[in-house]
Amino acid sequence: MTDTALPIQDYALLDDEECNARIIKAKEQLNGECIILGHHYQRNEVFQHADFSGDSLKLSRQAAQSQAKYIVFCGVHFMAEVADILSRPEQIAILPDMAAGCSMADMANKVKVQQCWDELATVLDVENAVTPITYINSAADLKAFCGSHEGIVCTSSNAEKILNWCFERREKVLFFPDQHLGRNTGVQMDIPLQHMVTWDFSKPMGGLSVEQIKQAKMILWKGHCSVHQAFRPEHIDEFKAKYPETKVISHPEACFEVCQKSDYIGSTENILKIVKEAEPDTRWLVATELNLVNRLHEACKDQGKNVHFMAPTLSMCSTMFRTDPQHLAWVLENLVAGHVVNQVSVSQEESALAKQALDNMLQAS
Ligand code: CIZ
Ligand code: SF4
Repeated sequence: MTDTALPIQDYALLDDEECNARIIKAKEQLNGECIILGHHYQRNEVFQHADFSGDSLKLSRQAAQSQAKYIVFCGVHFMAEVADILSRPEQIAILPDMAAGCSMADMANKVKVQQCWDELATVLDVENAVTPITYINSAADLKAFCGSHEGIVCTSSNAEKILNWCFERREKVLFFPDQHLGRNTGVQMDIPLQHMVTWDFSKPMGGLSVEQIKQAKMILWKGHCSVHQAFRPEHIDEFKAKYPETKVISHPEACFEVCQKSDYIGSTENILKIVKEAEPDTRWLVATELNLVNRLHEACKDQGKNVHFMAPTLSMCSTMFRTDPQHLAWVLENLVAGHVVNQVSVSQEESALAKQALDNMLQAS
């Protein structure tokens, strides 16, 4: 045990190979006290060290079931928060780089959502007419907001089931922060586009008329993912002009026009499953994060499958990319030295409310 935590500055200039060796050694020394979770969007240099890989929900469930004292989440901040909320009180969630946020999650915040709720209350009996539903890509205080209004969380794997749960209870939903997941799922459920309105949080009353709000079934927060908005319908047209046999699969965070032109729409887990289980010698155009697509291509190429990234310019999620081998080595060696650095901890009160919304989801899906 060292007296003080080892500083990150000592790691910044280490090369990846050295970090790699130090990560492996630290894991051995921690001897099962720590599990490393790797989200599908992590780069290979980090992903290779994960004990479990998956989407945010699968990983948090894994964390809660494990006996490990330390949960090192190689992903982004909201994921480590969910791990903290769903794990036992004595378990500690760690995010290797605290700057690993999610630009989509940042598009909604508690003050703006509360303002929206209050404005809706001027035209609707909001507590009886509207269920708030937050995509898991959101801060813990927004999950707590949902928990305190009999609302719920959803992921891209279960959005349809969760929306059905909502509509069994109340006539409308307020869906945040991702308009695209909301709209694409609503369309799959045959909800007409005119019954889905977009709440522009920079305008009074979301930029909507009283009539539009009264008629809406889904009120969609005007947020998006900067990575998934790079995919455009013309990318599909151009690719298919060259390779007409291509199957297209898109994440529901991609825009409506892209999802409409796709053969399949799926969460990260579903994209992996569909492409891996597809016939050999098939060609796939995939609209989701680059690291996942590259790994999927490597995993499937022996079956003669070709898996391509949809956008012409290669872009990865820059915040997922923040977790590098240097930060991973730093947090692990600190644990070996008896120091917890970068713990993500949600306050008890917020955690209890957020857990209600997460539990609603777990029961409903
Ligand atoms: O929930 C997740 O892990 C995310 C961000 C996407 C997905 O589709 O799995
Ligand atoms: Fe957030 Fe988009 Fe990155 Fe996912 S890909 S973590 S939604 S910014």
